[in-house]
Order: sequence, then structure tokens, then C-alpha cells
Amino acid sequence: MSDKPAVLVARKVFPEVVQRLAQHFEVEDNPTDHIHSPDELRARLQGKAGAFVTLSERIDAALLDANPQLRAVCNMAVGYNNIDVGACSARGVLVSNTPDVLTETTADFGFALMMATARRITESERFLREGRWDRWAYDMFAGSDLHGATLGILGMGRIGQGIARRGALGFGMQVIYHNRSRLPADQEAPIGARYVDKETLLREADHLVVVVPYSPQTHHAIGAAELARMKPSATLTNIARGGVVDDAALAQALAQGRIAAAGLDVFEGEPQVHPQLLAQRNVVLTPHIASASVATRRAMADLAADNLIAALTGGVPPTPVNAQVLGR
Ligand code: 8YV
Repeated sequence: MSDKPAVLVARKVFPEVVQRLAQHFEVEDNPTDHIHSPDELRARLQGKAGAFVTLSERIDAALLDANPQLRAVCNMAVGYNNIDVGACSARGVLVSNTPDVLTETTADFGFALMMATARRITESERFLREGRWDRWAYDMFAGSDLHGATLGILGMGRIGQGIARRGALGFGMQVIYHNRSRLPADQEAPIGARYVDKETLLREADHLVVVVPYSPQTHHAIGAAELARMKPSATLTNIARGGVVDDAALAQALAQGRIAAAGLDVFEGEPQVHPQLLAQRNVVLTPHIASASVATRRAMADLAADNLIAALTGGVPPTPVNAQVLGR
């Protein structure tokens, strides 16, 4: 029997990363990329000291109680709403995430999704592919401009700031934002960002981008009441998490023309998508790919592996979520 600790790599990831983990651990990986049910995950984790997980694995108190030997849960994502961090901390289980390495890639995508939404790119492509394009028309797929418009950002963390920079410096947009805390003046100044209350953000934004982490406090932060306060010409882009936006309320607002269009990379109950969203023409839908450049996905996997290796071999994990459990 090997004296290496055992770990589970819950989803299929880069083989090179699995090989690196195998230098330190007995690795059970998942080359078929089967999505484990909660019961299967609990069983797979038996005897494992560590878990390399993604948003598709829920780590909760019941799973931890069934696996008291578990010492580290390393998420290949910056968001960690799939993990009950409080329950992990109470049991001395280290949790880590993958911040920073995905910031610029995710901001690029958020901006691309906002542009595709404002300029009706996927809607017009569908029209063309369906063979319906038979003439030029003055108002064909006329959308709204980004340049010079007001960019509203809900959640001014690293990714929110990346989108704000792109908007202000690349497209001459006026940036307004709302966040739990205001940025220091020296971070606001280079992009001319103006801190506003949520009401003002909703009322003034031409293009609103949602980038807050999901939590009980941000559940349905954009619902029917908030959508009703937005301009009828406005667009909404969600690259945060399903559940931050009330998808049913959004589908209704789009159907009634209460806002112009939406771009969504994340959904309540994904990979299921609300049928009324699927039925709307004025919504751009992508399957949770904001961080999906090859280089960034590799950097995320490497960082999750670095955390797992450090956590179980006496090192210092580079990006812990609950650093307080270290050294306990
Ligand atoms: C991940 C994400 O790819 O980092 C996040 O929070 O949403 C994505 O970048 C996804 O969550 C897989 O774990």
C-alpha cells in the first residue's frame, strides 16, 4: 500500500494536471467526466484526504460528516457557492478557490457578451442561418451603442473592475457601480468610476453587468422590481451566478419589452435553462464559459492543484478561502 495521501479529482481535467497530482497522491480521477450524484460523491470521497472539485460538486455538512478524514477541498473556480465554507471551517477542512488567474479572461467574455447583446449578434446570425436574409433594411437588427453609453456594474470586485476598465478606456463609456464597499479614490479615478446606490445604478445604466458572488444576500438581487426600474432600452448581462438574477422575472421582462435585451452565461438550475428564456429572441445564451480560454482553464486547474498539494504536504496553499484553518 502506498503511503501517499489519496485524493479525488471529481471531474475530467487536463491530464498533465492529474499527472502532477499523481506525483504526490494516490489519485482517483474521472476520465469519463461522469457527474457524480451526491451519494456517489460521498462514496468516492471515502478514504480521500483531498478533493479537487468544480461548481458541479456540492460540498455540504452531510458529505463532510460522512468523510471525516477529508482535509482539503480545492475548487477550480473563483466562486465557491457550491461549498459550505462554514461547515468546512468548523471541521478544519481547508477550502481554496482560483482567483486572479481568470480575471482578465472573464472580463473579456463579460464585455463580449454585453456587446453581443447590445448589437444583437446571435439573434442576427440565427436569422441569416435560417435563410431569411433577403435584403438590406434601415432598421434591420438595429441595437444600441456601447461607446459613450453608461456602463453599470453591480459588484465591483476584480472582474467588475476589469469590465469597467475595458468600458472606460476602450469604449469611452461612463462607468457607474454599486458594491458592498466603495473603491478607494485612486482606483476609481483612472476609469472615472462613480459609486452610486443600487436605485441609481438601475435607473441610469444603459448596459448593466452583474458580477457579484452568489450568496443568500445576493439571491435575486435582480428581480421583477429591479428590472422595472431599468430603462426600456437597457441591456442586462449576467456572468455571476444563476440565482443572482430571477430568470423567470427576466424572461417576463424581455417578453414584455421592459428591457431591451439580456446576455446570460449563468442560469438558475443550470445546465437547465428556463424555457421562457429559450423562447425569447432578445437574449444571448452561453453555457457558463466566461473563464473558458484554454490558457486560463489550465491556469485555474494548476492553481487548484497547487492548493491541494500545499494543503496536504505541509505547504502554504496560495489561495485559501478559509485561511484560519491553516496551522490548526
Ligand atoms: C468555472 C466560474 O469554470 O470561476 C468561477 O466561479 O464560474 C467558472 O470560471 C466554473 O465555476 C467551474 O468550476
